[in-house]
Order: sequence, then structure tokens, then C-alpha cells
Amino acid sequence: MAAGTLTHRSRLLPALIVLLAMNLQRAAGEEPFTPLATGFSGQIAAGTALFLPSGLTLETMPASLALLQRPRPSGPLVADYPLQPAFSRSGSRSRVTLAVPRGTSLYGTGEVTGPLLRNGRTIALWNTDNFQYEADGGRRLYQSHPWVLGVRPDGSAFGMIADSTWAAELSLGDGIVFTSDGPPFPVIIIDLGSPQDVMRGLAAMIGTIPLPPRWALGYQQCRWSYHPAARVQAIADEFRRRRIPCDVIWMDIDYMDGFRVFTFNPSEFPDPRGLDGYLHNLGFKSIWMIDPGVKVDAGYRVYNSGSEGDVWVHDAKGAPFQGGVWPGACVFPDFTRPETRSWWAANYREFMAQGVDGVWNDMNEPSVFDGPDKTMPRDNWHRGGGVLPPGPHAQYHNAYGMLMARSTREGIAAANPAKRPFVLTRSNFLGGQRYAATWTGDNASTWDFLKMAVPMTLNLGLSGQPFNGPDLGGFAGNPTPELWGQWVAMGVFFPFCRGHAVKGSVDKEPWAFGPEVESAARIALDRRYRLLPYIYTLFYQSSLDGSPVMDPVFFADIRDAALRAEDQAFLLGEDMLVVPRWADHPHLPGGIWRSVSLVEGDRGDKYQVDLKVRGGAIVPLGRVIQNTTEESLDPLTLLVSLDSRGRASGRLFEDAGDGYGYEDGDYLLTSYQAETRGETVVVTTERAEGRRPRPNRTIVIEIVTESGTFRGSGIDGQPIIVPLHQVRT
Ligand code: NBV
Repeated sequence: MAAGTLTHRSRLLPALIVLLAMNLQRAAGEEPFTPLATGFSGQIAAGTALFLPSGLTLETMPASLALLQRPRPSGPLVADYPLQPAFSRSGSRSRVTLAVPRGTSLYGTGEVTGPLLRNGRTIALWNTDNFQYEADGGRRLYQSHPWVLGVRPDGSAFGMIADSTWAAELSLGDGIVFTSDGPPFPVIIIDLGSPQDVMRGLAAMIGTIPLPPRWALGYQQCRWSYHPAARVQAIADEFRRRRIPCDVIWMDIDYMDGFRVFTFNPSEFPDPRGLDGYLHNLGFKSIWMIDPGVKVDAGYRVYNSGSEGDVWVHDAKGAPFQGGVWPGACVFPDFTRPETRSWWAANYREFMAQGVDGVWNDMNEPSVFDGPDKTMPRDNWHRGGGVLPPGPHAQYHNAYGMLMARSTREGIAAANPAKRPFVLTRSNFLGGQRYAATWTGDNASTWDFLKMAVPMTLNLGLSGQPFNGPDLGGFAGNPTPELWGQWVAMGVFFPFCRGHAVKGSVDKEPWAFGPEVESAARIALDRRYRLLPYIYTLFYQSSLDGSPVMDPVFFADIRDAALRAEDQAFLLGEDMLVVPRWADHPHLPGGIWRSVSLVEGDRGDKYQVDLKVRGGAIVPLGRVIQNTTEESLDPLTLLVSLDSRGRASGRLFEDAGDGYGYEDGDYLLTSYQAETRGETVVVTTERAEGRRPRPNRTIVIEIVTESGTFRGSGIDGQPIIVPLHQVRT
């Protein structure tokens, strides 16, 4: 059904759907939901509408944690706005139902197990520490994104935000049904021309990722845990000795003194500053874990200073809630309170002064070993403050990790004001990409988890969180060399690229599986490092407008129905198509896509994905480097794949890689263009933005064609002419 057809029915449909839903509930013996009229609707941006159920007004609507700012309607809703949510209520539960045109493909809904296409799926929004995604059949994981993207058969698209942090269920049967355990909530609908437009529309509402430091796009090596400090050094040395690129080594919980956050184990990590210095000298960054649970210990300064200000979440009786985590009995910062957030942020000052480069917030669902359902009781009490009202844990549970990540980010930004903060959080909420990147928690070293990682990462990207990825190789269990090899070959094309391993498992570093897999890992990582200029440009774009970094294949042709469910292959930006070796009859987009080689040996290696470049694209490549502190852009390589008219274009963003100079113009964004003229291709600089001087460097041109690769070179900024009949490989 086309959007236009729906318009005529838009007044009737919501009522019909509510009636249908009521009948279904009666049959299931549930208390029926009764309709709640729409009290307000108005336009807040082009194609974007705000709907409030009766009882809420623009003045009384609750402050939003997801949205960048309080929506201010610019006018009434256009008369033929095609989508009309229907509100209803049952006791203390509230619901919104949105009819979707027949044939609509649904996506998003955050961090989810199962396929890319979400039609027919139901998930719970209740952030859960879910080891191997076993609890509740994987229907709820560590994060909540009350957001659905819909793509109609004609490629036009829309999305719906149900703006509530309360425990909820999101069901995508015939339509979209979001049922919250809390009071009625605002709904925002974004109806625009394409899914890409809708993603930009979502970003206009919830913000984008801040531009990460460039090093955060490199490969990262983790394990629970590398300890003592000498082991960390040995791992770092090994990467450099074997010439396997890596930018970050991670410190998991065992570096702490008895799992007390903001402390270092005096015998195993007596000199964290020295260790960080050692890593920095080798071109590594260090990331250290901080959990939310603070050990109840009268001799511990963090516990004492927190208790002085009573920064903790309270139980239903008004006393600081205590629950067991790694250190034993813990109290938990109440991040809804501005005072708590500043106290928490201040703890990072001394911590970061040890040379720490980034922070990893784990266990922040929050995970409480001895609590109900492994978290806090729902009637625990958050005191709020500022724009956030006080409320029970059932209201703030899903936002706990996001508020923690926000406070962490503020803390490390204040400690190192000249650097871009890097925070990784396990738990988060819609809009939380403003504060932290994420990984998809405790997956396992199995083929199923490897395959599931693709749709999971894609759907998170389609929910406003582009900077994410799984534990490469799988966290729990022991992978076979074959599995680990496949995982790294694919994983180097994920936005966040980190290998990790559970305590007690076999070694999972790139060299741990024998020479064949080590060589495959080196080739795969060399491919990522060559692509970093392209990937960094994608992140820059994402930081501007919310475009995902890793895209579903259907983004290449939004009208091709065959692509809508493809979730083995994926796109990295618009120009690169990644087809994993294990992909079984993937549906690939039409048009010109040419397989390319980025490093020696990648074409013949049995693990490497088939990497294709779109006809019409110019992809900037750097040199193979061991880490991002090395200069990689001289020579700069432009990989040119001509379209059917013999043309191509592409962009490169470059800047200092850290800090905020780029906000004042210290960057260079170059658009390169290639055009066929007779028997030659001429590559020119079409446009440049930013006031960073153009480096005096060599450009190597590689024109990939069906009959081989033609090469040429020249000086950046000057036209380069490549004959199409000479040197080719
Ligand atoms: O801190 C230990 C682990 C960590 O390695 C993992 O990445 C987190 O998801 N952490 C969970 C706590 C224990 C997991 C069983």
C-alpha cells in the first residue's frame, strides 16, 4: 500500500487498531487497553511530528533523556500527514500503536538478537546483563532503543520514537505496538523520502556521535584480564614484534585493588602511570574499566566521599541500596542527580592523570548479582534533580547506563580538556551515542554468534548508535582457529573493532591460533588500517548528520525488495560492500561493484572477505601502519572505480586526529573527482573545505577495472592523468 493510500484512511485506522488490540487482549485474558485521545499533534521539523496523548501538553510533557532538546513545534501538523499513532491505557500501563503500510520492512529497535528484518519480533526494553544472550531467550539485552525504522515497498521511510525510559515491550506484528509500564509518553514520527533521510531526521532529534579520536578506530586488544602489568607489556611488545597493527590495549577489572573502582592493585599494577607511558612509547593507547558498583568499605575514599554527599540510589525505605557485585556489597551512584554526576565525574581527574586514554563502563544495566532479575528492585528510588523528576528504578533503569556514560564522559573531558574523550559503555539508551561507543556484551565463540553480529551491529547503527561492534572472536568459550580467522577477517570492517576473551578461555590474540590464522589476521588488520582514512571520513560524516557507518545492503538500492532481509553481507559507508567468506547466497545490489585487493595476499587468503567498491566511488586509502600515531597519508592512494559513464568521486576528511582544532577549521575535507577523457582518466581535486594546508604529498591512483588495475601518480592538488592502456596488474 502506498503512503498516499494510507492518508485517506489515517483518521479511521488508529481507532480500528485499538479495537483490534482490545479484542486480542480479551482473548488473552489481559486487562483491556482503552483508547486515549491524541491531545496534541504538531510539526517539529520537516516531515517530523510530535504527538502527545491527552493529558500531556507541551508544558507538562516529561523531560526527555533521548532527545537533544525539548521539542518545540513550529506549527500544526499538515492535514495529510500519513502516520497517526493511536494511544491507549490499561491501569498503570500505556501504549502507542502505529499502523504501518502493508509490505513495510521494519528495522532498528536497538541491540537485538535475530535477523536484521524485525517484522514479527517482540523484544523487552529492560537493560539486562545477559551472558551469552541466554536470559529470556535473548529478547532483552544490555540496551534499550524505543525506536523503529520502517521502509515502505517504494523505498520511502519513516521512524517512530516512543519517548519513555520505563520498562516496556516493543512488538512488531502487523504494526508497531510499544507498551510501557509507565505513564503516557510523547511520540515522535519522522516521515521522509528514504531510510537514509530518516536516519538524518533521527539524528536531528537525538543527536549524533561526537567525532571520536582517530586512534579509537584502530584495532583494540582486550582480555579479562591482562595482568599483572608485565603481561600487558608483553602483549603490547608481541604486537609490535609480529608487526600486527593495534592501537589500544584494554585493562579489565583485575587491575583494580579488590575491585574498588578508581584504584589500582598495588602489587600487580603498582605504577599505572609507568605502564601507560610504556604503552604510549610503543604507540598504544590504554583503556581502563570502571564499573558503577562502589564497594561498601569504611576505609575506601570513593565510598566515603560518596557517602558524605549521599550520592547513592536509595531503596524503597530511603536508605542507600546495597547489592552484591565483584567487590562484594556495593552501593550505586544515583546518576539521575546532577550532584552525583559531578561527584562521579570528579573521580576521573586523578585517574586520568595516570595517563589513561579511555574508559570502559561495564556492568551498568546495572548488574547486581543478588538483586531481583540480576538488577536492582524496581521500587528502588532515584531522586532526580535539574529537569529530571524523582522516580522509581522501573522508570530510570533503562537510562542508568546512559547517565553513567554521560557523567564519565564529562569527567574525562574535564580531566583532559584538549582531548576527545573515549568512553565505551555496555548499557545505554536511545540517544546515548552522544556519550559513548558500545560493544554488544558477552557473546560467545560460536558460528551462530559470528553470524548474528552482522544484523545486531546493523540494527544498532539503524537506531542512532553507529559506533558499535561485537567482541571479535567471541567472548565466552574457545573458538577453533577457523572460527577466529573468519571472525577477524569480517570484524575488521565493523565500526568498533576489538578482540576480547572471557577469563579462563584459551588465548585469543591474533597469533594464538597458529601461523595460518596469524597471517590471516595480519592481512585483515592491514586492510582495516589501509581503509582508515575512508572509515575516519565516514565517522566524520556520522558526527555531522547521524549517517550509520556500517549500513545494511538495502541502502544501496532502497527499492530492491530482494535486499531488504540481507544480513550476511553489509556496506561500509556507501562505497564498500563486505561479503564474508561464510555468506551463503547473499543478495547483493545491482550495478557495478568491483572486487578489490588492498594488501598483498588478500585475494588468495581463504579467510578474507570479498571486498567490493561501488562503481562511481573513489575510496581514499592510507599506507599500512602499525598504529595511528604513524603518518599514513604519504602517499595517499585513491582507489577509483568508474561508473558506467566513466566517472567517480569520493571524499577524504583529515585533521589532527584528536582535540577540537577541527571545530575551528583545522581540517581538510577534499572531494576528489575522476573523469574518463579518451583513453585516460583525469583525477582532480573538485572541492576543498577547511583551512588546514594541503600536505605536499604524492597521490597514487589505482583504477580498478574488469581488465585489471591501472596505476598512476602525481601531486595532491594537481590534476593527475592516468592512461588506460599502460601499466596494469
Ligand atoms: O569485567 C569482566 C567482564 C568483561 O570482560 C566483559 O566484557 C563484560 O561484558 N564483565 C562483563 C563482567 C563479567 C562477565 C561474566
